[in-house]
This record gives sequence, structure tokens and C-alpha cells, in this order.
Amino acid sequence: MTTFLNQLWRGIGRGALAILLFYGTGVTIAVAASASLSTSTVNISTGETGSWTISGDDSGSQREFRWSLPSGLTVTTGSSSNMYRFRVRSDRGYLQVRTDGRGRFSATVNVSSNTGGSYVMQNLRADIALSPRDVTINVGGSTGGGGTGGGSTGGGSTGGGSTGGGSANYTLYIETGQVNITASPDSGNGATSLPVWGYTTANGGNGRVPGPIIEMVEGQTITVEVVNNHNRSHNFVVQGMTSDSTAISPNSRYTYTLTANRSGVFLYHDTLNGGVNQALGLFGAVIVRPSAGSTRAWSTAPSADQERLWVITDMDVPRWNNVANGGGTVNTGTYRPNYFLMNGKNGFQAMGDPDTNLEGSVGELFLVRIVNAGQYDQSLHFHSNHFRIISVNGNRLGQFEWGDTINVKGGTTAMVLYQLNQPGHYPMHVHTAQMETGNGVYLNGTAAMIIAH
Ligand SMILES: [Cu+2]
Repeated sequence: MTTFLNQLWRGIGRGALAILLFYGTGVTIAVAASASLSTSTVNISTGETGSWTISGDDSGSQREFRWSLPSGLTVTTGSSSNMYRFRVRSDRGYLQVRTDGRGRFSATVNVSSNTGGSYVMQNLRADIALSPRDVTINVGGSTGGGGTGGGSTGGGSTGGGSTGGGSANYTLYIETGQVNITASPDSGNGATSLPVWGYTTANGGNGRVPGPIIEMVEGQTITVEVVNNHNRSHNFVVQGMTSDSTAISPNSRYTYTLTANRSGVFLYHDTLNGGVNQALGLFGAVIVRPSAGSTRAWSTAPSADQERLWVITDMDVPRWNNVANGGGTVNTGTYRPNYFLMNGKNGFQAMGDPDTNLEGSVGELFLVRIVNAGQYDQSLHFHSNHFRIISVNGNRLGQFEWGDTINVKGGTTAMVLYQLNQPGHYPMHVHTAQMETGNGVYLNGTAAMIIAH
């Protein structure tokens, strides 16, 4: 408390000093930093060059902004003033704009493409708040028109007609949906319905969280057709596997190609809209097996008796889900999740779900593939026995590590081998008290059961 008061006092003191200086000199010594984009949408024809501009005042300090470089879109730097760095960093995958700290600045970005479609330059960094943050470049001007969709992507999916039925291995539909949270059987509290956006296999169905599991075998190439039945642009990227981040306009479709170079578990997600689309539920998992039917994490890893996939996430429902789903703009600077889901279920649901729980006979070995699709780290504690951590964020461990708790960072994956060693019922829970709750209702957060017979 004393420290807090000290900080408060120091803060007030500094403010008072600034006001004194301001009035004492009689001149404006600093303006508030500001930045804005000339537009959030650039409409051009194929082969034509368009542009957008960021301008503002850096109030005397260097400020940096970055945007993603969608594949298929050519991005070059145009005219600028008061820039320290203004360049396309293809090696890092972003456009960098860094002001030089001399006040008013501007930078014009040129864009063009020979392939029709909608490209989103996603804002990755903004030292001064921007609204809007992303820039959508519509090339060809005929997006979503004729109903055939995706025709510009080539790649074998042109047959299909307007209702799909094409040759893609998977077809995922982006839909709004809801996750129904059940009440705690102890208190009777906590039942509610969360608005989400999800991938589902049913055209017009309820958006699922997480999306359907995509199964592959090492060395295989498949296609995933994504149909956007939602009112915003979306995409589909498999972390560590694909780099095509092409945005799909509302009422359009696009076919992505996935090649599995190595077995493991991968996060797929929508990378657009500053993380909002993923946070609303647009994510899932790709499982790649070393061979068809194998229960090994990779060809030389131990063979498991049973397998589980745990996709965990966190959601700030009042500030993100409700706002975005209501058509508003989320303030991505504030994220205070109040729901924590495992396979899209609250704790009391997950603890009764045979696909989530580790249930079997003593001696059985489980391969548990974990994907943390949330923004917060989750420390998962398994009771009854220790496990072997065999993979962390896609990296196979040469020497398996023993543990009873694994910290899975937000946006990463892990794999563990857990053996049932004694009869009984044991918990698996997250070691952060708040994450064990759903909006404060205990055990409606991340939890599962370990049941050995
Ligand atoms: Cu514990």
C-alpha cells in the first residue's frame, strides 16, 4: 500500500511539474501523440497500384507501426516525411513504419496484385493507438459476386459450383455460434451462453469452438476449403505449417493447401482482426500422425494405448465477444478473460466428457496433445502420477522431461505421455485459481478427470 501511494504521489508530482512548465514558458511543449490511416479499404483492379497513408504526430518520440504482408499482394514504400525507418521487411514478414521523433509524420504505402481477391494487411504493432488498425485491399472489385467464389485461386477447386461439393478434403464453414456453459452442480450458479464465431462442417450450422479436428498423415498434402458465412473477412492459417493468410470476404470461399512435413499437433486459427477473430473462437487443431492409425506422437515415439486432444482457451466475454459480436470495435489493449474452456467445455462439462477425461485401466498409457489457443499461459497439473513431456511448441524433446505440471504458453502446443498408475478418481486442473472458474464460478474453468480402474 505504501508503495502504491508513493507511486501515486510521484505520478501527481510529475503531472504538476508538466503543468508548471507549460504555463511557465507560455508555449506548447508537447502535443498529444496521434496517428490515423487515410482509409481502411483500398479498391483496385488487378495490375493497378493503389495506396494508403498513415500520418500523425509522434509528440517527439520515435513510434513504430507494423503491418503483415499478405501473400499475393505486392507492397512497396511511397513518399514519406520524418521517418526513421520505412521499409518492407519481407524477411520478417511485415511492413515497418518507425517515425524519427520530430513531430508530424506521414508515410504512403503502395499496394498492387495480379491476383484478384481480398487481402488484409493486419496491424501487428501500433505504438500510437489506431482505429481502424487493419487495411483491406480488394483487388478485382468482383469479390463475392457471382457465387462461384474462390475462382481466382486455381488449384483444382474450380469445379465445385456455388454450393461447394468440390474436391477439397475438408470444407469448413465460418458461422456465428454459442457455447453453452452449464451451472455448477454445487452452487447452481454460472449457466449462460457465450457468443462465439467458429468453424464448423455444417453449412449454416452453429459455429463450433474449437473447430473440427483435421487429421493428416506425415508427408500428405490436403486441401481445406473455407466458406465464409460471416459478415467480416476471415482466414485460415495452420501455425508452423502454412503461410497463405489470404483473407476471405463475407459470402466468399477459398481453398487452402496443407502439407504435413512432420507429425505432431498444430494450431489452426484466423490471424486477422488483431487477434479478435481467434479470441472469438476461430481456432482448432491439426493432428499429423507418422502413419495411418498410428498412436505414436512420431514414428520413433512410444506407442500409446489411448489418445486425447485438449484444446484450451480463454475468453474476455464482456469486452471482446459481446462487443465484436455486436458489431463494435474491440479495444484490444484491454484483455481480462473471465471464461476458460477446455475442448469448448466449462469445467463441469469437461469433467464428464469421455473424450476429454483420461479414463482407462491401470497401466494404460495416454498420449495427450495440448493446444493452447488462448492468450494466457495455462499450467496444467495432473494428479496421481507424473508424466513425460515429449514435445513443447512443436519441438520434440530428445530427452523426455518428467513433470506433474506443464506450462503451456498462449498460442503454443505441447504433448505429454501419462500413464494410469493406481485406481481412483483424480483431478487435472490449472494452477491459476481464476482459470479454474467460469466468470468466478469455481470449477467451471479448465479442468478434467483422471479415472483409473
Ligand atoms: Cu494440482
